[in-house]
Amino acid sequence: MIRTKSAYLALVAVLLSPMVASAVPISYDEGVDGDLNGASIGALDEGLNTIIGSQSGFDLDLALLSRPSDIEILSITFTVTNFNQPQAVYRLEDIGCCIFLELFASDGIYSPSAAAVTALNGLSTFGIHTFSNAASPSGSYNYRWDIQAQSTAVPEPSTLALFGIGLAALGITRRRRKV
Ligand SMILES: [Ca+2]
Repeated sequence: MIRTKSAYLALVAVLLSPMVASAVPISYDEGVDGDLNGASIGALDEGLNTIIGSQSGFDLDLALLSRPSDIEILSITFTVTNFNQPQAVYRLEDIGCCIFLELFASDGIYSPSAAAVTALNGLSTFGIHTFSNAASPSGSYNYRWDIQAQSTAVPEPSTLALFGIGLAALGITRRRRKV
């Protein structure tokens, strides 16, 4: 019986394996991976996607991200450290159209509204933008985006059907043994 059970569990593991996504969230560090200049830096994946950057003087940091249709953004935070300039801005945008904008002038953790997150979940590509909000910007700060996402992919019907057949077969086997 133990042998049958372990064999069944192994079968279940094989059947379930295609459902487990190999998540590779974005991990971008401007200091290592290059200046954020408006180019695409990749596709969101389930888990914690992070983008780290810094601002110095008149610096426009824009990163374009893509969102696969089966990836849903759960939350976004924007963390600022070592803030040392008059005022700055972070912005979420639909390429040319502002979805969310917040001014800040101190270290802190900032969170875009739930409505902004919902809006991003309707887009396949969007931009995250940080820049100074002064006529003559000076100074600097460091920042980090944390974008938590999950997969909404559902199991393939064929996989579910196989799983159901496996369960039915096990039930029949058990019933026969009892007789
Ligand atoms: Ca920068």
